[in-house]
Amino acid sequence: ITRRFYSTNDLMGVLDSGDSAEAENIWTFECAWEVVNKVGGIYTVIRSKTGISVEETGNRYVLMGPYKKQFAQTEIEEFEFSQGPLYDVVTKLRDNGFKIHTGSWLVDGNPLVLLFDISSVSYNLNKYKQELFDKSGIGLPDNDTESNDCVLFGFMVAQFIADFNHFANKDVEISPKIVCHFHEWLSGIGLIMIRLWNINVSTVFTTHATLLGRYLCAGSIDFYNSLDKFDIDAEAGKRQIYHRYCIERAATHQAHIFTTVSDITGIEAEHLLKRKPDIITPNGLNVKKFSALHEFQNLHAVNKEKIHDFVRGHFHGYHDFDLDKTLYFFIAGRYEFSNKGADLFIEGLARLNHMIKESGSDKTVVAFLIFPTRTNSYNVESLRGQAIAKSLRDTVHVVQQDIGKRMYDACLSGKLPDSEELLSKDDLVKLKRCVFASHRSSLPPITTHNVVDDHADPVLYNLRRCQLFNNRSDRVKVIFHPEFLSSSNPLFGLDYEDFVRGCHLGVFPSYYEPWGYTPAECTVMGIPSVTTNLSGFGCFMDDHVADPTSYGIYIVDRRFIGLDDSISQLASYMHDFVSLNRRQRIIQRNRTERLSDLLDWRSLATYYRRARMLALHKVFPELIIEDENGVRHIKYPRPISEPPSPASSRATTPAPSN
Ligand code: G6P
Ligand code: 1S3
Repeated sequence: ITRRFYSTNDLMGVLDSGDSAEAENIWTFECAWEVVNKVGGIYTVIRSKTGISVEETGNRYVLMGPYKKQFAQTEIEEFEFSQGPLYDVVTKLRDNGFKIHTGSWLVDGNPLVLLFDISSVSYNLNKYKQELFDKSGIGLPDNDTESNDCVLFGFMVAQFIADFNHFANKDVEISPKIVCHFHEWLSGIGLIMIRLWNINVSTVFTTHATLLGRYLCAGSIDFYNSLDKFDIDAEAGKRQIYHRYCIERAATHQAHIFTTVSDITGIEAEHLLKRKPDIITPNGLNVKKFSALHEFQNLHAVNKEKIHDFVRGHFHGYHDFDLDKTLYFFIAGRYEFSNKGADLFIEGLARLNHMIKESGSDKTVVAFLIFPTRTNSYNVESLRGQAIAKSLRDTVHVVQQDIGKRMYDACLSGKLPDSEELLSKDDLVKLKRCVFASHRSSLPPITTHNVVDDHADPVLYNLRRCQLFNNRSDRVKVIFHPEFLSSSNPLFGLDYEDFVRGCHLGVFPSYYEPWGYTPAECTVMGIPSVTTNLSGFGCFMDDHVADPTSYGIYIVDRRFIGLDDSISQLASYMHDFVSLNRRQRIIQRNRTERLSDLLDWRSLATYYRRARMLALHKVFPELIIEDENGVRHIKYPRPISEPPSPASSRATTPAPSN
């Protein structure tokens, strides 16, 4: 494995541990709008990292987020902090009218959490905005509720940190070293105010995407080749996000240490935010290993059976393909049609359809597109299909029992059953009724729901344009499911994770993807996936794995070749995958799963640690010591922990790429 850093070579970071953080009186605060507030990817980053963060920083690790009742009620255990600086600050701020919920988050590691109820200070909004403008020149319009909320949140957080710094310094032998890590522009005001008020704490700012990047990519712009040519202020102004952009840029520049989630977003930040990241902090996952390798393979088989059940119903009357030779592909995510590469996927499927037909293969691909959009519930055809399949299943079950009983009775009486008599006329009638009911006059639908904007919906429009209609002759069938999956779903009855496990290939040919959790999640579940060299994940794998394709990570080139060539490459990757036999697929899944160590926070938390250390070093240089060889270390008493088992040691990961 190769590890690349931006400027940490002079600092040989040593792991901070819960004990040493206490001994050195080091406090870590991590702040994001998505703490105990499930919105998207940043929630996954923070939530999956809590176990390792608490392990490293002990009870001196505190998360800060906005109070959202619906999540807080189920996800946190509220309690009051006992005596100490946290208690002192909470008490003081509550006396001043702040509503703060305190307790621990019911996730791995059980971290302490502070949730700020921004409505309790909303009467201060204009005062805060004025101060922000006076001190930084950033003016916010009245009508942007999201920005207003982040001002309220930011001032509450900054006030908390300012007071905490004061109380934590009172009557202590070892003065505290406080590091505050902020994520994304929505938490940026907190960082900006801490710096404007000159609070003596270290700050880290991480962007998970840039505001402008996301907007610019959504248009038809050759984004990566134009990065150095954009008139940034004008572009932000045109999209009415100039004030948000200012918050993002100010936080980026005010932070002692600036990080992004991938190299590709680092380059983007360098151009659009005008600061090169000090270090890249890739996203990890909380990888739960099965004790036996075959367990995850079994899960694939079990969940695939459930997808089979759905497919039987959906394609009733047209179900003349062999499920044993059917492969399930899927794409899923936030509905950003071209950013997430759904355009490429659909074009690629059309070509794949042609290629399979041409090759005369007996395989069928069923491709699922899972993007939430506005719908008026499930469509009748989809529900009817499942009802018909269920009724057929129930009838066959009854007939099966009848036949079994007759067979048993015949054998008991010492005769071999007469095959003519086994199926009674009555049974035959029941079966005929089911078969006739399953006849349909229309093709199996390409979507499971009534999509509100049916005619303008980009997925439906492009499926129709590419003539992917689920005809009998099609070797690629498509199903658009415009809602995230859950186990209460009447069609699938599967959670997203189980659905992924049951599929064969995740296809994520993104154009704009700072990191990309979807292929990473596939990898840790041992499901091969397609990604691109424009996604953080794809670049990371390309950097760290010698031959990603052989590990079931197919990286489509969307950077150095034209669109048409990228589509051809995607189609041929998918076709190669279709050509594998079952044994080869099983072997490939085992290989894919082996990469999960690379994506485990146990490996990747090191970058967050380094970011914190670099930030601490800037404010508390006394933490740096030099050894007899002149090598500079952060002064932490405990050495880096050994990995908990050989399974998570880095030696088991693939060979280095260079
Ligand atoms: C897993 C199971 C096997 C099953 C296989 C199907 O490996 O352990 O029992 O045969 O999945 O693989 P496929 O790629 O055909 O879905
Ligand atoms: C962002 O969420 P998104 O899907 O809008 O942050 C995620 C977490 O860092 C990242 O995985 C994703 O690529 C970004 O785009």
